Amino acid sequence: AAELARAAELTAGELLAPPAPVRLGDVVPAPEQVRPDPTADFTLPADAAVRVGPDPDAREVAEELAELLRPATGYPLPVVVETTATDGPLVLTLAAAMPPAGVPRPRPAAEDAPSVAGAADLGGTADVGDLGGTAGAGDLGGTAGAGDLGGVAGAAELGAEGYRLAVTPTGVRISADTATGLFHGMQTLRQLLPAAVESLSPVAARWVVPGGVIVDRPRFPYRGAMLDVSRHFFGVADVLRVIDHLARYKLNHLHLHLTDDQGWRIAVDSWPALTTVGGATEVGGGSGGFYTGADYRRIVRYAARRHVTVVPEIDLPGHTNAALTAYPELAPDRVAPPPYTGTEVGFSYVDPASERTYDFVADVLAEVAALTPGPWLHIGGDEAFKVKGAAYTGFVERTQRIVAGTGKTVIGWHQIAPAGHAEGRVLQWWGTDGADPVVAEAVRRGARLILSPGNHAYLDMKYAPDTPIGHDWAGLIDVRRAYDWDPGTHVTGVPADAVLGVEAPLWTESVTTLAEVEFMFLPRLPAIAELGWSPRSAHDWARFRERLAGHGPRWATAGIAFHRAPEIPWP
Ligand code: TNX
Repeated sequence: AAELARAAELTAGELLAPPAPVRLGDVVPAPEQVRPDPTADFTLPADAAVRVGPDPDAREVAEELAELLRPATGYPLPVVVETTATDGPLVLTLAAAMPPAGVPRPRPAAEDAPSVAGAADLGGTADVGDLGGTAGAGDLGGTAGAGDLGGVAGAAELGAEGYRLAVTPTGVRISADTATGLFHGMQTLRQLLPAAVESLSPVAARWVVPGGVIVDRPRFPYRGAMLDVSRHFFGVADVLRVIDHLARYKLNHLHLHLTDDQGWRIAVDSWPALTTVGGATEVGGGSGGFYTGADYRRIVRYAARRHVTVVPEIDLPGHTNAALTAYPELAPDRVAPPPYTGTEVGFSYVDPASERTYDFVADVLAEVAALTPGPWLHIGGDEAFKVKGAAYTGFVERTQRIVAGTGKTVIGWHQIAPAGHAEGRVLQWWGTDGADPVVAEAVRRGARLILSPGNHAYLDMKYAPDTPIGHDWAGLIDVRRAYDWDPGTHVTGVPADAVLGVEAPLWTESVTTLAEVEFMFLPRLPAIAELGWSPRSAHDWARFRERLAGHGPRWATAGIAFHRAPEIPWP
């Protein structure tokens, strides 16, 4: 408890050791390719502008970059929109056009073993300046020297989220095929500036960026975190701040666990008592809360501007006590249960044999789908211990069809594996033993996986026996345990190309405040983010802990709580 209190109170001064120069490889998650050029460091001048082309999404990234840099630098940093690319201290460039149809795109370098090997050799080491022997380093970027800001080597290969960041003595240029790529490049630039850039008031510092070139893109398309807002409710402001934490580490999905036994948190116009009755409780007896449609839209908009997709979860057919208190007609005995504020699971369910239940499911999912621009709807499916066999699979199959009817793609916890395949469906695997033949079989039938192994990625697990909050049913998860596993090989019989990505869930039975959310997230969330983003060849615990250490002063400066994990050499 003392550590938690301290984590919430840490000030910048307590952690800010004399700033060590940031090295080009000191980025989390580790970039695919890093080519430092120690002769090409850049210092941001006070009269710098952010230059960007006319694309509205790219302009938004430029505005974000300016907003990010203004508080600490105190510089005006106007955003200048230009139709032709120029040079300057800060330039964001969107690749003009995709290759015309029929022109084969170059094979992505991530599939080339030598490139990947090169990335591993280059990740965050002190001797990254020596590129002579690394065959891979030249494969993607070899035609553009570090000093060549205009080089487009690799530009056609950056894909939906990749970027190229080049630092020369005259400026920083970020280029990408998409605004999302520019946004990720901006987060890399943020980490390359001194930690004081996180200050909300002006700091007298030299804003030096290490010279060289980074070419980067993700290993997996889905990288996320989950916040359980049902067991304890978290208001809009807390959720927006969590989105900021995701964006820092290039996580692109926020899964909101919106419903459970202890509270229903999303307003549904056609079933209003879900929130007026079902939203008024939480674990421990607090008064709960819920999001109105307007609240939820605000979260979705804020996330979109940070290139984060919101994934709403309506947990069915179990974990539904809050819904049953509001609508007893859904209960198997048609009797309203008392509100539930404990932490047991598996006792509640909507009646899978009643047509009224499917009216409810269809109405709720249609409204949630209409609020959700992203492609996913998560239907839960976990721990419905009292709905067995064909009753369970029949319910899931019918609910999968309802989701398809909304135009969304279904995600469910891996308990839905035995149900029939639905086009595109995704299983979120939270097992603790990678030998899972039922899930492997569902993958053979076409399912893809999001990996959230309980004993590596569950951020509600304690770090150590003395962690003041959290569970330990899946074991203790220190930073190394969060980091040391491979999503590409974790589940036996599931090939890497069936893995959509990774997600770190935070269940909140014992988590009650934003500071506690941050304490459980940090520093483990960046570990999961690196597994989702970085090439496997860059996986290296010794280097990761060193790169991560530099983030302590950043969080402290930004007023973000975190656990001072003893495994990390904090400055
Ligand atoms: C299992 S993981 C649950 C949740 C609990 C969690 C606590 C999953 C899909 N279900 O209902 O909150 O354990 O760690």
